[in-house]
Amino acid sequence: MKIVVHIKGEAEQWREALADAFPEATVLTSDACAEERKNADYLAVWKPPEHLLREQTQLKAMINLGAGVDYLLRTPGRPKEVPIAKLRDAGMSELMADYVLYGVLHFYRSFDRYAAQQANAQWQPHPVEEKSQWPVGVLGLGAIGAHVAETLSQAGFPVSGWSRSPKRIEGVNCLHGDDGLENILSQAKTLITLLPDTTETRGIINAKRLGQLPQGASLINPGRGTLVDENALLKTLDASEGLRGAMLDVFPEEPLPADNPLWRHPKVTITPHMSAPTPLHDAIDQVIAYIRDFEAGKSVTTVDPENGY
Ligand code: OXD
Repeated sequence: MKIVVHIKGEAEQWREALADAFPEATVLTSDACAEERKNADYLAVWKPPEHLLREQTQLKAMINLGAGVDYLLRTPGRPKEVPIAKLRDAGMSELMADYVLYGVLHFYRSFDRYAAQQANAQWQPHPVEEKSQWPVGVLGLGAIGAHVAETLSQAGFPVSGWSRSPKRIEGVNCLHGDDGLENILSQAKTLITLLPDTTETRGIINAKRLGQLPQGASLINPGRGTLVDENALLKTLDASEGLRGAMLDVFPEEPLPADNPLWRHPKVTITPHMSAPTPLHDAIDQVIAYIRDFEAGKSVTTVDPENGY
């Protein structure tokens, strides 16, 4: 069996862990020469280069070393018939829940206002509303979104969640369909976008939907940059009755170019796609389990390229 690993900055750690788990296998990083890399049985990859996919002839499966498969699905040269398994949670949901809870509290407890006040040496406490008066909307209830929604609900916020198909999550008002989305948008004081990047979700947070949010609402996007129409967001942030602020971790182009106006917008907090880095140990265990299951001919939950997740 041959496994080739591609993940920037971590490939050697992955190679060692997979070589320990499969002593009979040849495990290489994508830095190996082309002759050695070809004829792999499995690719374990995050943002692989096109040539790595094109040069394979006998792949049994690819394992995406992240939760979002958008990048892999749109890489030219992807062999369409090869199944893709992806990391499902693998410790990311806890990290994501921390990030989002921090973001919600940032607005709920007025840390955004205090940062602006500090710049002017202004001492001005703001009243704290009841949490019950701070509805939060979570768009996307996959493994990560569901955990985020539960965490916010346990923290005392009224949480509504939205997904493509109906879901049930303890303590979360789960909605779906166009009506469900409108309902969430009309109430959310903080909206969190955790949808995958698909043809249906691209630009879902557009001018119309931003306009449906209550005046002074806030947006947290740790999902995918393509979910939010950036020009519409900038306009809503600049409008006197528009959004109060946005916390953004993902962008259509990453790294976010230095001349992008979001960097310098006073109502925007930017983080560099760090909300939920894959914890190595959990992820390695999951990839080992996938390869064992594929090898044993067991049924494996794979990605549906049509749905994009
Ligand atoms: C992921 C990511 O999809 O980190 O896992 O963006």
